[in-house]
Amino acid sequence: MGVGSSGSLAVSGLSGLPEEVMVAAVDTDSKLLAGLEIDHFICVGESITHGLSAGGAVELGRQLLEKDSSGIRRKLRDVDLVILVGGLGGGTASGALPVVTRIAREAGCLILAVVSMPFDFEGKMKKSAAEDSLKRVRTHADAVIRISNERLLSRADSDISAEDAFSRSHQVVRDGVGMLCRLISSVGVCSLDFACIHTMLKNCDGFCNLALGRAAGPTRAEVVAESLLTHPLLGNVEPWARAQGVIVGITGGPSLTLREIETVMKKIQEKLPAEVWFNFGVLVDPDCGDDLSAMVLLAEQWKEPLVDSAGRQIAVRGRGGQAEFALETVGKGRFAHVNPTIYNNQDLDVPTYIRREIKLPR
Ligand SMILES: Nc1nc2c(ncn2[C@@H]2O[C@H](COP(=O)(O)OP(=O)(O)O)[C@@H](O)[C@H]2O)c(=O)[nH]1
Ligand SMILES: [Mg+2]
Repeated sequence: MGVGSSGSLAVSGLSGLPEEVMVAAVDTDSKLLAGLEIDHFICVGESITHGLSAGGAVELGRQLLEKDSSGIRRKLRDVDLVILVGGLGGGTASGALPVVTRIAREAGCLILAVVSMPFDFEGKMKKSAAEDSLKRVRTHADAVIRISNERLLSRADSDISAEDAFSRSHQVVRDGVGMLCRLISSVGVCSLDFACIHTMLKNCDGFCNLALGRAAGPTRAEVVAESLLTHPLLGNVEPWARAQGVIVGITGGPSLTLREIETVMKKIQEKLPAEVWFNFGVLVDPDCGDDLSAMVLLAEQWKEPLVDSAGRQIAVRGRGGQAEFALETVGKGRFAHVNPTIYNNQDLDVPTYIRREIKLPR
């Protein structure tokens, strides 16, 4: 489900998906939706903004969706896994995506959100709106894949056109989401089933990294492995060495050999710690021709303790220290306009331990 203009455009380019995958778009811009090649689309807030979009206003995007959510609720009924796609930084997706994520949670779906973060040149305001929205999305999503537009193009030529830059970001979303859908839904040589994705999304502790590779020709397996290991979205840090959960998906035509699968797997596994949770799927698809494609989902945090074959818990690096709580409500929420409860000159809305200056043990 694409949300907002960028999200809707990204999912409208998805093709060759199995029958059980529904592709839907949600936006406030009726003209944009009408131009998409998509069977399911929902224009929200039409009675208020007449289909003219949210004009970059995040709060408007949020409110339009809050007031007009029945179409989305209907679409999400009986859905097992929803992949929500949006470009954060504008008005509709930044405002509406957190609400759609919450609705998906209420509908009982497993939720993966794939969001793009704005380029630096788009300015600080868009960036902070995107960060704020991301926090809210995280509150309800099982996992979030962040596509940093800036990082994605960090190695691109400096004279890349704006159109190419945006379309590259859409292509990553399409390749990643498309491949994931095909790997889960098709009966592959070695399937990647729903239970496996469920484990990954439930345990990855909020964020997942995505890397993709595609190549043709005699050395395609080596080239694909190299593209995965050096993918710009995985940045300069060494997420491979810190990985605690990894899923690898490989797709190729009938010419795909066991040796090629082995080459990709081996090169990845050389980079991973021994005790990582690891799963993979292979899909042979005649439409791939000579192309070999691979996708990696990598989690650096794992919620459940990893256990070795004897049932002993494995010490997990980097688990100590502070974590960030993605709490949605900031301020007093619905009580913002309620008078304080004053009794004996004391504001009883202030927690007792603060009023009485009681020091809590650390
Ligand atoms: N990949 C891609 N990203 C876009 C495109 N247009 C906008 N974006 C990104 O998505 C963010 C939100 O833009 P948009 O989807 O138009 O806003 P919305 O419709 O109000 O949610 C922008 O800040 C950009 O970073 C596009 O054509 N392709
Ligand atoms: Mg828009």
